[in-house]
Amino acid sequence: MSDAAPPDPAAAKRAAGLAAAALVEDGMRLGLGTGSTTAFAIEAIGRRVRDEGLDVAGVPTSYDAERLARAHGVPLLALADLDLDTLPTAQAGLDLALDGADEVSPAAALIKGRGGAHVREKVVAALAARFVVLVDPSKEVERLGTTAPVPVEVLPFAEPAVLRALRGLGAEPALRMGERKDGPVVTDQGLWIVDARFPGIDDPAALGAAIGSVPGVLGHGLFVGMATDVLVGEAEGGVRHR
Ligand code: ABF
Repeated sequence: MSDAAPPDPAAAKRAAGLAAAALVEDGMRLGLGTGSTTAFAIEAIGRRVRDEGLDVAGVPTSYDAERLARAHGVPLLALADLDLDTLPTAQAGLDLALDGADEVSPAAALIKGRGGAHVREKVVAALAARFVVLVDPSKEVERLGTTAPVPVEVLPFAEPAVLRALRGLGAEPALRMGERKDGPVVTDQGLWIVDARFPGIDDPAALGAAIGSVPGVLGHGLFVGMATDVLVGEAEGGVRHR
């Protein structure tokens, strides 16, 4: 039996976060993701703002990301500050969005939303010229659905109908409950989350389109064809760039 210590996910997440922060350039408009890996990036960007006078601002994808950015001195932007109505539709509103993921496939399709922020995360990622995903190696899977359910944000009124539709798509769906199990988790939008566990997902784009068309669904955590880069942090401090 080996007595080597198990890989440290925090060290791997930190390595990915620091590598992401190093991609940020002066003047960039950023998307600031949610979760513990991106938190390392936000903290490091804050250090660069303080130490190098880096001039950036970011749109937070959740109240958590907003609070973290404030705490580390990263200036904030709202979507309304991007002047999207004056930009050509082909021009990105953000230079670089940074965010974590729950699973990454070999083709860089993602499951996101364990933190419940996937709807805002998708809005922000879709506005970015470059969407960089930060993970530790435990998030890499051969097939989506292997370890994580697909989070689906639903209108509370529609929850029973959405559960039934998700069963029809082959899922075992469950309403996400709060830690004390005394009520559902409520998102930043005031809605609920259903976690839909699939026995492996062969066509994430088709499944995403099917889930997205169920009435009462605000959005889901399948991100297909969106990630431009994946940074996989390693416990020893290295980073693989996919
Ligand atoms: C957000 O936070 C997600 O969409 C994903 O669910 C989660 C990843 O968290 P962590 O980086 O803490 O593993 O990025």
